Amino acid sequence: MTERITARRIFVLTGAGVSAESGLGTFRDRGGLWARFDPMTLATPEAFARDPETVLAFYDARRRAALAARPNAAHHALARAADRLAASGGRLFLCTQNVDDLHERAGSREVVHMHGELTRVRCTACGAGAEHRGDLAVGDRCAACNRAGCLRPDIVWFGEVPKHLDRIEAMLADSDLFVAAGTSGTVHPAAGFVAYARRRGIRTCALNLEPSGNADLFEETRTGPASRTVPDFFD
Ligand code: BV8
Repeated sequence: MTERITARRIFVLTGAGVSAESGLGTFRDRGGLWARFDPMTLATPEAFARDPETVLAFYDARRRAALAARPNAAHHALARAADRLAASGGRLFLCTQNVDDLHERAGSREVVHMHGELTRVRCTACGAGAEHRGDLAVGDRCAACNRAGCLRPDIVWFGEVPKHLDRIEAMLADSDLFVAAGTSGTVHPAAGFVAYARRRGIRTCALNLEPSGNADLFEETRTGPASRTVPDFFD
């Protein structure tokens, strides 16, 4: 049993399973997004260059679904845990693979989106980023440089470098507990965080509906829906 209450510097990695009970699709479950769509035709820069309308329509649909969804008990429990730890001199670093804003809407004050965010766009001409909560059309203009046709979702696609990796590594190295919640442990480099933690003697725990692809690397695994396992672990 991981003595969660003794951990002072917790690193939490969340994946699509944490948003599943809010009605947002996962990727690799039966009926998941990648079971219905080929990610290589939708979530790569090559796919966007080849067929921007289809890729933008895919992300418009996911953005609308994410904005219509509501945080669940897992999101709220993580926000409470971070506030409780901060009040007692500890910290909870929340790194998510998810591109929805449910952690923020549950009250998490700092969320590191290593795969980007549905509610942000980036200009491929001037590099400016901006919040964008509506649909995105091919001809939309960049508010910073006023060029048309240069905006893309601020999402990290396959083959692209995830965001904030230096900060993520530094925070993981300085943690005394690594918790992965709702992730299949399939996508790198996030899937490798548990091995990094084990090499440094950092305690590890997985909270997942079913054993993840890298479950054998975790000292402890608790199975069940995140809306139950996450509050049970952190409250
Ligand atoms: C990179 C944005 C170089 C798009 C995404 C090493 C080995 C093998 C492959 C690679 C490797 N290194 C790189 C690669 C290639 C690739 C990769 O990992 N491919 C895999 C598929 C084999 N990685 C990359 O291309 C990455 N880039 O490596 O650049 C580099 C790296 C570092 C430094 C310099 C250079 C970029 C990866 C990011 C791609 N973008 N998303 C979008 O969202 O549309 S990935 C996509 O998968 C999503 O972001 C998602 O978040 C992410 C991970 O998936 P999960 O969140 O885990 O979701 P999944 O459905 O898989 O699992 C859900 C889990 O929840 C399941 O286990 C299920 O049981 C559970 N669950 C379900 N319901 C519940 C639940 N749990 C609890 N409660 C429930 N109710």
